[in-house]
Amino acid sequence: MKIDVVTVFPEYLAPLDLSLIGRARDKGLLDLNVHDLRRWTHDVHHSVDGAPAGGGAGMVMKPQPWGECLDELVPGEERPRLLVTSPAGRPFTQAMAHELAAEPWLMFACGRYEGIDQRVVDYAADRMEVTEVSIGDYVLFGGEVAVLAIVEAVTRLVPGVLGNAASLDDESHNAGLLEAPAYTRPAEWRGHEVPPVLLSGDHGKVDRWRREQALLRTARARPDLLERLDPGSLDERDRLL
Ligand code: 6GU
Repeated sequence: MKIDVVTVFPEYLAPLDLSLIGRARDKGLLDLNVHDLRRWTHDVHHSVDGAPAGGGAGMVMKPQPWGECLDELVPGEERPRLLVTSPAGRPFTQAMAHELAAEPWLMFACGRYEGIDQRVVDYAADRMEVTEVSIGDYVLFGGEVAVLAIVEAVTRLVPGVLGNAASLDDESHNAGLLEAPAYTRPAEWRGHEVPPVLLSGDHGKVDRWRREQALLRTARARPDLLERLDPGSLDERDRLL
């Protein structure tokens, strides 16, 4: 998978060199490049923003550097899926992560200030699939942290990136629910015990216990998820809870 990230703060994306994402890049599974938007400015101040049309607080990213950036990074017939970060975007979810993991080429445009001139989005949308995306209902200074989150969620779904594919299997098994709590040794720690069922060796019982915990946790922390659950994914024993 090819990923391009365009930002005015390339250093903010340094964590993409680390850990599992860094290893996926080393393994050649991921061709990830971070670009400084100021490369496509021509004035001495490398300015990327201007006052909002119509007035108001803050600054808006001007279209010229973005236009030239797209011209250079997307020169041919092949088109990326363009993701423009914005608190006004579509909510990023695990379902969208799966959708994006199937794309051969993703390009992220990190919005800063009060956002990017909307004509950049409209212009790009005539040439490629464009999605404005948000990672939640709160406001960040810019899209860089959102891109870190999205790239991590997407790339771990790319075949070969995650060492143990079984952990992905476990997740889809629990689709739409929060995970059951996890424990490791020792069996007792500071007066707190590992639930005995997890030490019983009975895999059927363990699965059933985890399923119940997942349902209880979801009911307590995220009742909205339970309401959106496909009723077909609940069995008779789930319904008795
Ligand atoms: Cl994608 N960008 C900004 N600036 N703030 C956000 C966001 C994105 N998602 C949630 N808040």
